[in-house]
Amino acid sequence: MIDLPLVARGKVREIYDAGPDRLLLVASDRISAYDHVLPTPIPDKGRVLTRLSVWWFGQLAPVLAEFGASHHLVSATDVPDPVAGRAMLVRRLEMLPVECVARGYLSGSGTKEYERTGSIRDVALPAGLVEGSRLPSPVFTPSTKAEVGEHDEAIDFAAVVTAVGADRAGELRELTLALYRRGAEIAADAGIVLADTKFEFGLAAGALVLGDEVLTPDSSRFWPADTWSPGAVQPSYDKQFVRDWLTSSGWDRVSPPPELPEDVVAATRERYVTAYEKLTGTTFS
Ligand code: Q0Q
Repeated sequence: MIDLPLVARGKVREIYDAGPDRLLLVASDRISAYDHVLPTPIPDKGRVLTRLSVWWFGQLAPVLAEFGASHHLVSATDVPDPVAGRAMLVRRLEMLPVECVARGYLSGSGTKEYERTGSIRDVALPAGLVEGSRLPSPVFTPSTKAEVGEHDEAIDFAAVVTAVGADRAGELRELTLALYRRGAEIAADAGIVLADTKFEFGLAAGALVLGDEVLTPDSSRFWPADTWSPGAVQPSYDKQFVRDWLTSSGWDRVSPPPELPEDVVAATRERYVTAYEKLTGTTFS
């Protein structure tokens, strides 16, 4: 398919070696749910999410510039034909070993830790919050990539300092929160709650560079704003039809997941296209 050396394979993405200072980040049509990659692809998912990252890089460039930072995108068109539209040619970075998570809302692993300790690691939160609660202000809750197993592990800010130094740690927190705020503002105008997101940064010539995919439904929690109601797991903007069907199918969430019916595939594709069109104000076609 691609005549380049494979560098890394994620659940739904691959990275290829595209030369001394270049990598090719390829998004597949695969979809993951309940920590399993499903056997049925969602047509155009890779293209929609790539187009979304490319659009966000443009929207966030001014925020990055304020911090003397930049992003890694070189081209989304200068890519091999077999992956046209769902690949990004990017600058090769020295990736920092920190998953930079910003949360505007309490959800998922954050809720579990909050219920146990009243905080997320060293980030204290007010009492009385529930699943889906909006936080008084967005918080930086970094994690490290889990070596084995599925979930990243939340770490303290002190661990970020140990990993990258105090100045860089402070820069990562402030930049992560500034990027999240801008993204959440744009998403809110599109009727989408950006509950949380994960950024990955690297270094090039000593300066911070935003890498990876950006503010996609795979790197973030997108909720429909009109159904937001704290106190329960919020419906996912893009994955709810898949989750509901898998639950109704009787799948045990351990054995290999079943194929999705075509109506669920079509409805899920439509959610990705709609999210793109509402966020960017342009048609996907
Ligand atoms: C890099 N990843 C993520 C990943 C598996 C993506 C390495 N510009 C870069 C990037 C990026 N983006 C990376 N390394 C150097 N320079 C990103 C975690 C892993 C599939 C897709 N891994």
